[in-house]
Amino acid sequence: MSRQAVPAMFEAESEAMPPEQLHQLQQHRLGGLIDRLLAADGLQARRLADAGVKAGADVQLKDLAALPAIAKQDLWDAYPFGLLAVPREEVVAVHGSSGTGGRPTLVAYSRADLRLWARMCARALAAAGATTDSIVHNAYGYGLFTGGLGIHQGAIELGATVVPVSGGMTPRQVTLIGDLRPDILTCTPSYAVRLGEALAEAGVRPTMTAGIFGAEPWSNELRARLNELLGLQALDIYGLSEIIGPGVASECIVAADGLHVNEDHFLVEAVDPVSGRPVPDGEPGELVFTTVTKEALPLLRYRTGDIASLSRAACPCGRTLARMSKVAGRRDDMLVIRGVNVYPSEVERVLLGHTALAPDYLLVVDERAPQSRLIACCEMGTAAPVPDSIATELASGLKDALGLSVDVRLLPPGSVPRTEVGKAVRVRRWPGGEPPVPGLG
Ligand code: DLL
Repeated sequence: MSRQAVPAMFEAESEAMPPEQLHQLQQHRLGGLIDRLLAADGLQARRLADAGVKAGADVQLKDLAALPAIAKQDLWDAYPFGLLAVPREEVVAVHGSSGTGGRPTLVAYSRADLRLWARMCARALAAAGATTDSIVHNAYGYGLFTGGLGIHQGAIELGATVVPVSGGMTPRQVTLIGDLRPDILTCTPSYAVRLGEALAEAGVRPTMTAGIFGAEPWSNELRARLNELLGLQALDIYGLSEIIGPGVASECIVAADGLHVNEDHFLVEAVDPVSGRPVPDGEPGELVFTTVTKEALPLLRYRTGDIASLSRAACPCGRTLARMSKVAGRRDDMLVIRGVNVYPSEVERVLLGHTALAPDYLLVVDERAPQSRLIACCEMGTAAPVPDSIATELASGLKDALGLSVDVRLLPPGSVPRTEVGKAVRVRRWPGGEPPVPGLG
């Protein structure tokens, strides 16, 4: 199939809006949100009243950072429907995430919210080069998780053909890819690795030109691996149930360098995770989103816990929307090993930079002694023999890059557990007893 160099945007009038016009639109919509929250008279209205805000007209966009924030704990406290800004009967769907510790976060959508979500996902698909001709192999899980149904509705909104295969049952996915020849693959990056391995084992040549991978942190080194393994351009998509699901921000195939935030609907800030004060563009901070157009569960300044930086540099694709960097990780996923703070994705960068290794790995926090240590379980690739010296090389690479001593173990192909359904588990704790990976000893 022939492709334009710069694929058409789904909503060019919004995605490439002149910055001044975007600013005015955001100001107008923020005022409207404040009025709706005040009218709903719930937790967020009380916090606004405490901050002295009586009407949307009182609030300037430039003062956003001074407005009260909301956090996951507030959603849990209000579970299941305590934060609704519309009557319960206007809710047409709920979604959520299982979250860490099995505590569900439940979110609600009105009919208009579902339409908005479909449009945001259609933007992401179009940014990856999808058109009405496209076949989208959607291997995000369907159900309460927003990945499957979000992308599904986006593909339909765009007018592409969606294959709602969901996660798991990999042999069936391989057959469908061989038979239907999709040009777009959507799934988690860890499942994309699994699929790539399975396609290679089955001798099925992948047909995809772009992959839209998200829902978990992944590095540019994994991007390079996926590009090669699947013969496509791997792109990042970010989102969270609380804000809408996938489609909050996504990369374009033109630059594949940072995710365009749909800031005509989701205002974005990056703040210091401890002080809550804004950090300058280019510096990592905690992402904070404000949903200015959502109806059922509008959130003012939602603290995501996700760490990334923002950039307002021009993009060759023509979108004027701000870009966020890849997410380093969640604030609470940061490992502290002997006083060194490290995100699993930073370790991934070093490990997967070594092309002799397979793109599968697991980090084990060995907590059997009072001073915990990090064991990186890597798999040898199948292409060429892997010299034992690689373990020493990687350990010194990790020491240089992160200042952390890591015990690197090279394991035979297939030793690290694969993720078939749901988000990848990249870190396992080992408090004692059997090791999380056989043979660690
Ligand atoms: O993971 C929504 C989604 C589905 C995004 C499919 C992209 C693709 P939740 O289950 O609520 O929603 O989890 C949200 O996942 O706060 C981040 O910590 C993490 N996350 C999502 N996308 C990315 C990404 C979906 N591209 C949480 N990179 C968020 C890193 C991501 N982390």
